[in-house]
Amino acid sequence: MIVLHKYIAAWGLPDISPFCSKTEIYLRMAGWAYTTKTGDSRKAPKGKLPFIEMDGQTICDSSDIIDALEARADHPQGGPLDAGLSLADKAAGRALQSMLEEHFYFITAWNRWGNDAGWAVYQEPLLQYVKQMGIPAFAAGLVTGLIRRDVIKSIRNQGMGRHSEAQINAIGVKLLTALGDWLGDKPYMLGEQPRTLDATAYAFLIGIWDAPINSPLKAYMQSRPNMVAYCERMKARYWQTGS
Ligand SMILES: N[C@@H](CCC(=O)N[C@@H](CS)C(=O)NCC(=O)O)C(=O)O
Repeated sequence: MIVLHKYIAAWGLPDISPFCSKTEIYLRMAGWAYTTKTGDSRKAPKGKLPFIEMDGQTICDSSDIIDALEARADHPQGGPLDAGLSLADKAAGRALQSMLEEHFYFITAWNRWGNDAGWAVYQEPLLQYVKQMGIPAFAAGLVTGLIRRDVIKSIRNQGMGRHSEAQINAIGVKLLTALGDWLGDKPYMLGEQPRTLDATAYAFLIGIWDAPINSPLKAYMQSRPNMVAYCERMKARYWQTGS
């Protein structure tokens, strides 16, 4: 049995972290049996969540987890989700994944941690999480405030946080435009079948669409029926609320 160490679910999302959502959605897409545990990122082997435990082994990083599971001979679907993809589709999938995880991530992070209205919403599940990690209720506000300060600093260090908020969102809309145009009228990101890229794409899109944070990113998604339909399609197949 696989144990997925993650943060916590909120607003109907698998997790407040897109990387934890990605991993859990992948586990469902591929049909792996798993349980979840609220993980302590301070004690995680790489200081980040998610990680999994499987057969006495610990694997960190959502992509390494997916790669390890995809390579297993006992894959529940008999073979990897990406089997049979052309080299061009594999390359496009890799590029889109990187765009979302290494670029778009910092835009979504800004909308949650940097923007005051976003923070007012995001702090709620974070308070719950830090309390579950043993922080006394009276100190939880202070602790989440300190984490916020560190995350904002890391977004500045990465570079995204040097832009104005309007510029950050304008970059975000450009990336969403690219993703929406790539999706077009296909049911899934790489065609008729869901592939590993869909775990990433869905995790990042529902982080915008289902989180109760109003932003230019959400407004843009509202204007793209194909992206909204994609989220509904993935949710109906893999993430019925409460399941
Ligand atoms: N490349 C990693 C990224 C994971 C990641 O950035 N997790 C964040 C939450 S979204 C985290 O745990 N941060 C805790 C920290 O940096 O202290 C993956 O794909 O799993």
